[in-house]
Parts: sequence; C-alpha cells; structure tokens
Amino acid sequence: MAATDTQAAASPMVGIIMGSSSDWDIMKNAAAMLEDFGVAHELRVISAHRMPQDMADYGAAAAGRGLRAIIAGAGGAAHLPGMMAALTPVPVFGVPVPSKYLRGEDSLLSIVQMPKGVPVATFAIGEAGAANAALHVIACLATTDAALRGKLEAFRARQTEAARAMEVPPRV
Ligand code: RP5
Repeated sequence: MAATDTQAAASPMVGIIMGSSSDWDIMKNAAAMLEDFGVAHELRVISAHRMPQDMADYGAAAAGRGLRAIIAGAGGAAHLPGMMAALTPVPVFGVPVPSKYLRGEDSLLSIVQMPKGVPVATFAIGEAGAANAALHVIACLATTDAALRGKLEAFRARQTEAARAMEVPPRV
C-alpha cells in the first residue's frame, strides 16, 4: 500500500484514500485544504478492485486508529467510497474523480447511489468536490473544536470579502 503521511502523521484524524495514484491531481485539493486548516491527515492509494484485502484491512482498523473521517476518491465504477463505508463506522466522504470516457458522471453515480443503510456523503465531480469534501470534514470536526471553528469562520469571511471585491468585466 503506497503511503504518504502529513502533519502529525502518527495520529491522523482524517484518512484521504484514492483508487489510484492517477487520482492525486484531484485528491490533492482535499489534502491542501486539510493542510491549510492544520488538520492531521494521512494519504493512501487503496484500489477497491486491485487491493481488496488492503481495503478491508484499512476499514477494519480505521476507527481504532482514531480516524474521525475518511475522504475517498475514485473514478469510473467507483466502488472504493461505498465499500469503505461498509467496512467502518467512520463517516466516509466520497469524491467522484473525472474518468476518461464519461467525464466522471459514472464516478458520481457509482458513489452517490448507495442503497439505504450505508451512506456516503457525496461531493461534486473533480477539484471542487475534493476541496468541499475536506471543508465538510472540517465543518464536522469544528462542531467540537472551537479553534477549528474560528479558522473556518475566518475562511468564510475571506471568501465573502473576495466575492464582494469582484467586478463585472467590461463589455467587449
Ligand atoms: C479507479 O480507476 C481509480 O480510482 C482511477 O480513477 C481509475 C483509473 O485508475 P488507473 O488505471 O489510472 O490506475 O480505480
């Protein structure tokens, strides 16, 4: 299992997993957001169909290792988020990675259409989905972490100011 851990990696609160190293271009947006907020996380490539035992082992150990959330990205017939959700009570946040032929619509439907009983919180296809998955994890963690909540409110305020400073481009 390829592994790259960041920030206090001995006790990560969040796992970012992806079905292939080719997903990193998208999933790095989730990692960057957690990095910006100082949320300790780990990174793993775990392929549902090529590494099923590794996936099962990761899911079985996740809660005991103290993970509070798992962000799972995959493309195509994207089974990783749903299978991970089936393997652990830790909440799973799914990111549909754009696929070569169907532009990630297959990934989105694979992840979002979980049958009743095993939910995966599913985000937009691509970079925005990855970043928003991290922001949603941060919002969840912030319900019991005042410092993190302060950072989230400051982030939102900066975003608001940036939007207010926007001007309509001149007509051509
Ligand atoms: C999925 O298949 C991965 O999540 C990735 O999005 C897609 C393609 O994987 P590679 O062929 O690039 O390894 O399992």
